Amino acid sequence: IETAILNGYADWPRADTKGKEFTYGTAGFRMRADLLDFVMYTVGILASLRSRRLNSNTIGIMITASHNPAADNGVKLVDPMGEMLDQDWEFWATGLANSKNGEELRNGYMHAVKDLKIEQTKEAKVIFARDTRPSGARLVKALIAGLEATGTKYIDYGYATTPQLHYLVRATNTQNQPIPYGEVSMEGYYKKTAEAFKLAMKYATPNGPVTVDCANGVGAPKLKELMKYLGSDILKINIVNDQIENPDLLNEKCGADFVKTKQMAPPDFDGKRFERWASLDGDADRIVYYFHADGNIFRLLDGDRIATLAASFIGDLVRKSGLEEQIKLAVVQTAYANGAATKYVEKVLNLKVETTATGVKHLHHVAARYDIGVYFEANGHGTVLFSARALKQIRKHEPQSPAQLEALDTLKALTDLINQTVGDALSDLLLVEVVLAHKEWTVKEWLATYTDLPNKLAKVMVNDRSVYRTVQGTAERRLESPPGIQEKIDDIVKKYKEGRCFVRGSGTEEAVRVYGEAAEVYDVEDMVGKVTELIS
Ligand code: 16G
Ligand code: ZN
Repeated sequence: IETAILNGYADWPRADTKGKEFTYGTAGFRMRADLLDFVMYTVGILASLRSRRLNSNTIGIMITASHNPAADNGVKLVDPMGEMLDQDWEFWATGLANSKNGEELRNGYMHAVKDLKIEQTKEAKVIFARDTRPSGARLVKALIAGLEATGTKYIDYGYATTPQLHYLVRATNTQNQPIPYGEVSMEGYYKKTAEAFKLAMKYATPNGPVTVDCANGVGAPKLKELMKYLGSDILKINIVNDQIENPDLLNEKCGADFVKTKQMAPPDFDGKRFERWASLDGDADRIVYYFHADGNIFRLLDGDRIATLAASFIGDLVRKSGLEEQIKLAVVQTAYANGAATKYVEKVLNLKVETTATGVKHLHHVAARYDIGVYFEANGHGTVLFSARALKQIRKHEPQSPAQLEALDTLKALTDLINQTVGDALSDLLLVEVVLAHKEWTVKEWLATYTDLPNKLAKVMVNDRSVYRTVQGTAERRLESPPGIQEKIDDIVKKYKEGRCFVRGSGTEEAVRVYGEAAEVYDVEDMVGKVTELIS
């Protein structure tokens, strides 16, 4: 293997990154696609180590740059149960990817084998997939070179959404267990999702159509495929922005990230008042809803809204099933969640709220500690996790009345509908549709549950974001460095009614983000302006 790794380097040499190191961040490796070939080669090697370390369980590799422009690409590893790569292994990922030449790569590999006590004779197994970016085809070749150099067995699933790949990983590794996650195929994903949706809709009144903007990405063909299994009698879905054959259009003035950051609908939006629209991102792991209210006022229903909607509905189902004593629910957010959403969950829904650092892995981890953990980032990434204990309670519970039976049936269906591995825009879309149909709500009633506090997210470009460090255990809401700055922020913020403001270094770009909210719009502007000045 060592020799094969060294020899393979000739075909996939490290690109000149002008001294810049590769980092395995919250979203894996992500950068301009033309710099990624060598990184892909090392990711193949890393995946072999990970699989061998974990008793030949299958490891997933997803090639995508999500909502980034088409010229970028990226790659991330998926652990056996469909979770993100164990954080401790980011060290090895970064180490191998930053090898300066073939010898360094080989030595890095040998070092890992020794340190991690890898048995190289064990089988190594990998599955992978990619989004619609044209560079993906070339990057797959680099990846395969890494897999073949290490004698790794692999299956190429072609195009998939990120959550579909996560599904396939978990299905693969649980296929011989008492309760497999699902059939090991793309068809298995559609069947499981569609069947669960139909069951969840059994007692609901179908609602009007929903229009889905697929960001001209992989979500478009995959949603169309899913629709064949769903049929159109319970839910009518219109698709827009499905032009995957023109890569320049990917995420271009459309998609979940565009809608959330610009706070506006894509230019081709033609929804009538109160008609539901939703946008996916480029790899379909994020979703936001929106509509036009009276006077063509744009209204966004973001991740906070999906979390509150899901938590309220699932909380009701648990109560109506008679499982209130056995099953406890919590909602997990980041500091970017609107204060009004947090208050609504705590005061109206009477549920516990946990706040974590930004990034899916943090939220997922905390949500997994609860019987049922609802987690969403405001940007639309999230899911609902059912613990093994909760699933058992739900399965063995004997309903005492027709009403209990109805609630229990719907709750069971949701445990299959909602992707348990990672936030999944397609299953989240269906979840929202189920809840709205059951509640007989339009977007108007959904929006009316609470009123968002006026808020603003600003970005300050800096030379070194690493000096902005937050205090451990504060979910990034307080700075410990640069020294003295938090006190100054506190002095500014205390002057505003319901003022809240925090500063953190971005994990994805060379910038510092300033988020603020307050009771009045002009106060937010004033407050965020002053804090921004302080750090510029
Ligand atoms: C990454 C995260 C996303 C987070 C964003 C924050 C994953 C898969 N993705 O894209 O969850 O919201 O970073 O970006 O974890 P920031 O650190 O630049 O604010
Ligand atoms: Zn994404």
